[in-house]
Amino acid sequence: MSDRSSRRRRQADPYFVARGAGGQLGDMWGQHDVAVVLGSGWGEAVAALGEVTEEMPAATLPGFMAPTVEGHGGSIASVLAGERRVLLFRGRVHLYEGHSPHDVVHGVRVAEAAGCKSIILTNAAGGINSSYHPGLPVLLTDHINLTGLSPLSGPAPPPPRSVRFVDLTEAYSHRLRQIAKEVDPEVGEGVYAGLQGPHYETPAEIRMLMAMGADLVGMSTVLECIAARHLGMEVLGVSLVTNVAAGLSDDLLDHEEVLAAGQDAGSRVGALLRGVIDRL
Ligand code: 8IG
Repeated sequence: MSDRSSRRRRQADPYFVARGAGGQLGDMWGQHDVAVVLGSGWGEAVAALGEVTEEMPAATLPGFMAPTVEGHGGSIASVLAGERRVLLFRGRVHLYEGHSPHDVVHGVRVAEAAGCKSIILTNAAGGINSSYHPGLPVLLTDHINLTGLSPLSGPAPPPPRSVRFVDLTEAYSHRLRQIAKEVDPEVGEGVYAGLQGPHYETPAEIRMLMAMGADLVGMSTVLECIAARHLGMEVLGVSLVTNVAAGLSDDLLDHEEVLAAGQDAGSRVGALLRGVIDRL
């Protein structure tokens, strides 16, 4: 292969782009210990996390898209939380914006390339489990990927991660969950069903998800978790329940409700994140 065509191929390879962006990030801000991806409604948690020492639009780095949904910031920050250096992604991109699985998990791959050995994936979700209430943080014990997609399809990953048949037996770290429960013993635990959206479910679909064993439903996280496990990162998943899933209460669903629940729970979930990071 000519130099030019091999270069073109590498530039199109999502793993290569992520490695480049992670290297660039390391050159700018140094190495980080843990990454945090903030979902919608989690913005208020930043204040409790630590001191934001750097921040830039995500699109400054190669491979990042501009997010489109209001309430999703689209920036990358460096946060000093006690002794730990946290790489903070404020806002993420979703499949429902028309992005590919590789685009959706780009931040995860960049975080790994920037030195992060663990990642905390947060989101806002609908509650299916009847013991949940809006404002409750729930630790993900497992997920059901109903997107029909994988971030590991497409080009073969480069060494040392060329095996793409990743084991997901313990997708969400038992150790990190134990730590989170020490910090906040009142958090819930449950299985997250990840769908493409952007429409919410019908009541019949929620009954199906319930029968499948899902406790939560949302439109993110599952592909990011798979990509992180592929890279050997330890994953903590936390949902903030912001609405009761369709057909399980008298209310209809709206996006404002999601943002309001986040406002109210901000300091609690912020303290949870900081507590986990301190004990990593
Ligand atoms: I917040 O009820 C939030 N995100 N699919 N269903 C789905 N995603 C959600 C929901 C919900 N609530």
